[in-house]
Amino acid sequence: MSDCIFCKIANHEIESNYVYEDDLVTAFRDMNPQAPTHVLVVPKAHYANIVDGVPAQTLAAMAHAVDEVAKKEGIRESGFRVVANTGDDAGQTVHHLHWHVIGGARLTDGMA
Ligand code: DGP
Repeated sequence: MSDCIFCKIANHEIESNYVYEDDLVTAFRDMNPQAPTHVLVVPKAHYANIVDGVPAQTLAAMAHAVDEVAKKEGIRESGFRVVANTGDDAGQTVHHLHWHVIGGARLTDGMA
């Protein structure tokens, strides 16, 4: 989508602080981090959210990206949270599917 900020970041039309990338997925640091690690995993193709007909291959690539981010950030063993805010009641503000990967500290309720 031409006016979608995460489409632009995921496809390098706007550069960001990238942590991981493959053919289907990009991961970059959230501009408003809630913890020492706060990375957003997004598909390069545009889907509004997790119930927008996302192909299984893309979901698998996102799960793989989460693992890669956790390894790179050194939080794979200590634990982390993955959050997919979906729709208005969840407070989704960017309507391009993204998973928050949050960790690096003891997490409290309500993050992301
Ligand atoms: P939410 O839609 O509420 O699940 O969260 C969207 C997140 O995206 C929020 O934590 C802030 C982050 N964000 C929004 N715009 C940008 C941006 O342009 N760059 C980066 N790095 N993060 C962004």
